[in-house]
Amino acid sequence: MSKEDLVPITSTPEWKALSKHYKKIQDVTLRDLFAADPNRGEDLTVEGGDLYLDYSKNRLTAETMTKLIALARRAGVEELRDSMFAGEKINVTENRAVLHVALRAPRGEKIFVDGVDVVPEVHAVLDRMGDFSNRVRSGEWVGHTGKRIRNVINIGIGGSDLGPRMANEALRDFTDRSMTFRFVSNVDGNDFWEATQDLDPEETLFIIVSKTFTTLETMTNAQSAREWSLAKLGDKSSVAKHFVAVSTNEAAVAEFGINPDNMFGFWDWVGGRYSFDSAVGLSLMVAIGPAAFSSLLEGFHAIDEHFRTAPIESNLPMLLGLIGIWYNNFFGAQTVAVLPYSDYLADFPTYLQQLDMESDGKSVDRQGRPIDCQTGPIVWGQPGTNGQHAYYQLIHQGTKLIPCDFIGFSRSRHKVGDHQNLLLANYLAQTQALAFGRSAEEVAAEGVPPEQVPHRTFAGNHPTNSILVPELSPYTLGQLVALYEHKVFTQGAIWNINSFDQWGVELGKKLAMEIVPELDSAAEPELAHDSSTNTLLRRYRRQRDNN
Ligand code: G6Q
Repeated sequence: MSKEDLVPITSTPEWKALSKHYKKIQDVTLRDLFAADPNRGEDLTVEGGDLYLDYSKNRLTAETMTKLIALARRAGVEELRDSMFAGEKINVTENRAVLHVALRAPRGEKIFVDGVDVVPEVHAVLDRMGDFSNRVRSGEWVGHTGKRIRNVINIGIGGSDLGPRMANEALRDFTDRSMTFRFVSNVDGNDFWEATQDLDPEETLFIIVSKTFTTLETMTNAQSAREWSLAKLGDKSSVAKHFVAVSTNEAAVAEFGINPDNMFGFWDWVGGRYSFDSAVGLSLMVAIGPAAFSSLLEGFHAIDEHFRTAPIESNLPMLLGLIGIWYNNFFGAQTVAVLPYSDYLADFPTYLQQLDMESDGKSVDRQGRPIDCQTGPIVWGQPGTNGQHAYYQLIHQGTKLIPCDFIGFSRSRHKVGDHQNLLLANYLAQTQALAFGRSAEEVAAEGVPPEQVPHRTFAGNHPTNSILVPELSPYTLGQLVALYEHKVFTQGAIWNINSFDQWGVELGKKLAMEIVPELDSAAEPELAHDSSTNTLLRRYRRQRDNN
């Protein structure tokens, strides 16, 4: 580590220049900025792959961008990016490489970890997944009693659930509609019950996805799945036809009773939340087929290449990350809303929530020192236009600053009446209204009674990014996910945090296990928790047993 690295980013001249610049910008309005520069809406745009970002409706100028770019250079974002692509162990707390980009490297490309080219291993697993998916989809792979597999249930949680779940919904129109795909994650037994209650075990395949194969929720659901399946199929040998595993832990998979021949591996250099383009996406590959899955990987790769090679000035993920830094660290915004104008992307904000908040929700830097500025934002959202009839009110007229990413698609999957134009009219109108508002004079000029004018006035000046994509497909979904992966990377690099560990999750995995025996024990247990936990625990035991 050079001495340079040890300087907190907030002490650098680049950061201080931005703090000073913020004082100049904080009261400038988007109305002023657009009035001063008629080309703003054309100039403040950037393209990467099929993604077009218009960032003109942000409270910034060309000077702001120059200063943010200088900050990125000072923080060594490009160097860290290059280290990631070179397979260096940039996940310092777990001493691991971070190579989700290798999962979508084309055959023949070379990426080394500890001197071993990992690309052939990646493609070997993809080939096995392709073969398996084709057999299930074609009906060649049958269940224990010879019936065709009609239902696939993915059992996993967190990184082993959110990606395939989101993508299955996003690409529903590309899935084999003769099959049913479901996702069970919660240890709440109702999740498993609802997913299986109308299905026939003879036609149901479970894909148990767990990097560690020790996660409480997944192991509990997998056990229940085994019992549910065997209750009908009887014979233990049926497990081979109805259960496959995706994991890095072959011993635990074998102990569960799944033949390692039916296991698809991945590697410790793939973080859970960066994994759905690995074997973790097996259920998705069964749903959309190997060719569409390849197209998804090509989309990821297109943005990887853009991120790897474009200068910061035209690097879409880096610019999106820097704009986020501007609001997070200088305007003091706590949150970011991601608003996809596509119903297929209903789960996209939830997916991003994990990607961003688990990656950059940290308060010490890579050297373990407390960070003296704000780090990862609170990410949330829902598809437009639904949100417009609910929480957008607060974004328009509330007191909080909520920068938003609006994601729109120029072509709809299905032509239904005039819906697409109405959808996109809303996508466009909302960013316009947020940016420019409606002044008291404009409201009054419409003949609104004076006492109502303040209520109907919109201050505007609410910042938005508009991301416009030709259409939603496996290829563009891969691009969108890679965009946000690298955005999160950029921000983590600027804050000098390790975006690739998740000790908060690890803690949760341990804590509940200490309480389980106290809930299971027949006799009233001796409790040594705090008084709140002790009282709640006793009340729970009483209520549970009282029916
Ligand atoms: C993701 C996290 C976490 C993880 C789950 C499931 O980056 O590490 O969400 O994916 O806890 O872990 P397993 O795959 O090991 O069951």
